[in-house]
Amino acid sequence: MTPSVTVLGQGAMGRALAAALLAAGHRAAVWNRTPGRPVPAGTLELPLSEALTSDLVIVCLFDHASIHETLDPHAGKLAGRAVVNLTSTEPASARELAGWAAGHGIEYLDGGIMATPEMIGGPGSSLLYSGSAAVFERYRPVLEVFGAAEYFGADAGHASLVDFALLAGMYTMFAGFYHGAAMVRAAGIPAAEFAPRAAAWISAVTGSLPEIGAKIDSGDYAEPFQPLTFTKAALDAIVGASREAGVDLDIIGAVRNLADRQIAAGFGGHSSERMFESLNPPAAR
Ligand code: FVH
Repeated sequence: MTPSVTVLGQGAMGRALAAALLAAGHRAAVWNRTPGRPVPAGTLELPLSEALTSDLVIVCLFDHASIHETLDPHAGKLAGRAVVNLTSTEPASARELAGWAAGHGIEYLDGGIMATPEMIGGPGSSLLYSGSAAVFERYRPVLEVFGAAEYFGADAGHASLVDFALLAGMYTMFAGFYHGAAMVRAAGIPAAEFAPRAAAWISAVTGSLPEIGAKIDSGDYAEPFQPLTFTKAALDAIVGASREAGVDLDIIGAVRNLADRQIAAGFGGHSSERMFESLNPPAAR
C-alpha cells in the first residue's frame, strides 16, 4: 500500500521535496508554520495535528530548535510513526533528536541533503541517511524520489557528519576561489572572466584526491609526491603576490600555516599531504 507522506516546512527545500513527491505520483500533505506560503499545486495543506498522522513525516525546517518547537507539543501523536528529518542539524543534534524520538516511541531517520532545491529529483541529487535502518528500508522507494539514497548505519549523527564534511570542503573551495578572484582583480580581470579558468583548474587537480586520500590513510608521508619545502616555497610566493595585490591574507595565510607547522616539527622532506596532520585529526579507527 502507498504510504501517506507529509512534508513539514514549505520553505524552498520543503516545497521542492513535496513537488518531487507529487511528480512521482505520491499523495503529499504539507504543513508550514506561517500560513499563506506558496505550496506546490496538488498538495494537501493540513493543520499540524492532522499532518502528523501520516505514516511518514518528513521534516524540513530551519534548524534543530525549530524541530523541537514544532514537534514537542505533539510528540504523543507521532508515537508509532516514522520521522525523517532532512533539516540540517549538527551530528550531536541529530543524536539528541534520535534519543528524543526513541523516548516517545517514534522511529527516527536523519538525513543530509546534498542538493539545492532545483536539483531535487534530478540526476545530481543525493541524500545521506543514518538512524533507523527499518525506516530507511521501508520508505526507500519514497526517499529515492528525492535523489540517490545512501544509508550510513544506526548512528543518527553519521549522515550529518559526512554532509558537513562535504560542505566544509565546498565552502573552503569557494573561499579559495574568492581569494584568487580578489588577486586578479588587481590586474583588471573580472571575477566572471576568472571563474571558468578557475573551474577548469580545480576540476583538473581534484582528480588526484583518491591518491591523496590513500597517502593520508597510510600515515606514511616519507615518500613525497611533492615535498613540504617545495609547497612552502610556492605558498610563500602566493602570499607575496597576494600582498602585492593588496588582498587579505586570512585564507592563504591559514593554508601556509598548515605547512609551516609540519616543517617546524621537522617534516620538511615529507610529502605535502602531511599538512592534514596539522588539523589535529582524531586517530584513524
Ligand atoms: N536550500 C538549500 O539549498 C539547502 C540544501 C541543503 C539542505 N538545506 C537545509 O534544508 C532546511 C530547509 O531549508 P530551506 O531552503 O527550505 O529554508 P527556508 O526557505 O529558509 O525555509 C525554512 C522553513 O523553516 C520554517 N521555520 C523556520 N523557523 C521555524 C520554527 N521556529 N518553527 C517552525 N517552522 C520554522 C519556515 O517556516 P515559515 O518561516 O514560513 O513559517 C520555512 O518553512 C534547512 O535546514 C537547510 O539548512 C537546504
